[in-house]
Amino acid sequence: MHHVFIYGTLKKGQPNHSLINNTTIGQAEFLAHVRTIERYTLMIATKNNYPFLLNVPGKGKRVHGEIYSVDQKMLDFLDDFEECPELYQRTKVQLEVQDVDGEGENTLKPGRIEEAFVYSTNTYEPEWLLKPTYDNYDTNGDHGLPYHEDTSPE
Ligand code: PCA
Repeated sequence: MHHVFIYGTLKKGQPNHSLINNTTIGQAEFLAHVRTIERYTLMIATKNNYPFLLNVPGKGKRVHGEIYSVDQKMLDFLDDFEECPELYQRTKVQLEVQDVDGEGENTLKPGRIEEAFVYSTNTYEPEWLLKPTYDNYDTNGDHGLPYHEDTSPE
């Protein structure tokens, strides 16, 4: 099994979360709410308003999200879904466990440091660095940039 940090549209309550719970794709188990140890630039870009985590040294915020344990099938699916490595790259991130929500039986305890995969990107446009940054992504936040998939042909 693999640990994956989810900070964007795959989180609970966000538009792609049902994919994580789709057992015809693969297995995924929620482990805990977490936040990154380091600061990252979490911003919204592209015409589809995708959230991106950028590693810009010395900038950004400690980003909140969820850690899941996923099987190889789900990881392969997520690589495909996130257009990895063209759009996002799967890298590793250090996380601090916040709370486990009483769900699942797992060994993660608040305060523990965990490492997980994350879909971040290092192939961004310079002007992305001028955009607002967030510590907790919500498609319906007051930024007014809801996530949407392409609806019209290119
Ligand atoms: N999906 C992944 C990366 C960004 C996105 O929208 C996630 O939720 O973590």
